[in-house]
Amino acid sequence: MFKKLTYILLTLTPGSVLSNEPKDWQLGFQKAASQGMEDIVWFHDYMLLPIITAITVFVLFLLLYTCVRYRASKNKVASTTSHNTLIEVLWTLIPCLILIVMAVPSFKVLYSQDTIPRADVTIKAVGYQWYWGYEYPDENIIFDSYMVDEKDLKENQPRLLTVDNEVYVPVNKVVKVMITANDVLHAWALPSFGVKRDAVPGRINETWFKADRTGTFYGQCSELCGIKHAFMPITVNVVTEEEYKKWLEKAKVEFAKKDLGNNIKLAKKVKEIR
Ligand SMILES: [Cu+2]
Repeated sequence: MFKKLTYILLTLTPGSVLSNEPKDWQLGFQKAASQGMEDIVWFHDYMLLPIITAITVFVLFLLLYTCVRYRASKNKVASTTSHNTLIEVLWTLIPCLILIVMAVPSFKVLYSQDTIPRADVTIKAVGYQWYWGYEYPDENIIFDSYMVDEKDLKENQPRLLTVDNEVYVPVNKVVKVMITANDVLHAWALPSFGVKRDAVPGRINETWFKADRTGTFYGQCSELCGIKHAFMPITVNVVTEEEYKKWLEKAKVEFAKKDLGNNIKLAKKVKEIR
């Protein structure tokens, strides 16, 4: 019980969940690991939450006040008033103003996600039923990433979130993610980076993030894509530049894309034919 209470108290405080994965009894967001997510958390904590709270409290007050003030025993003859121009103007204008006030920071966050800065690392994520495939187009790396079964988990590996081949990215670098799918709709989502994009067969969606701390971050497919939708997690390791280079060296051997040579030959042939 005490544990549950601590979790609830912890999660009620914004940004206090110091983890890169979902926790039991979590209510709030995971701790942000990119400026994009910081902006989203700010928008939620200091804009949406106060407005929602104020409106809810105000409506509750109106309801209670009306119930007490106009109860049948104290108000035997009901009023026949049906219109009040001032109030009607106010209840149209005030919600409009609230929406406008909310729209300004909301658009700012949206556009910052939409404009992709010059990328240091580019990754292509392909959704399959039911796993993710990754490519590092500039590095000639390609691999699949399957969820690790519960019985095969090692210590400290979270259930339903651990994968066999993890994505590696360097810290404090702009990572562009190109997202597509090979069969049905999927969505590549990583809460700590504030990233979520649909993976659509036949087209490429783009998003980006710049992780500001190292660690292992977890996400999940976020578009209902079939029976094993819940079993295609996303694991991203944010590492230092040196560690990333080391991983690249290893991955270039282990996950080398075999058909690159063929592609080049094919391109040459096409040129020759022309
Ligand atoms: Cu999926």
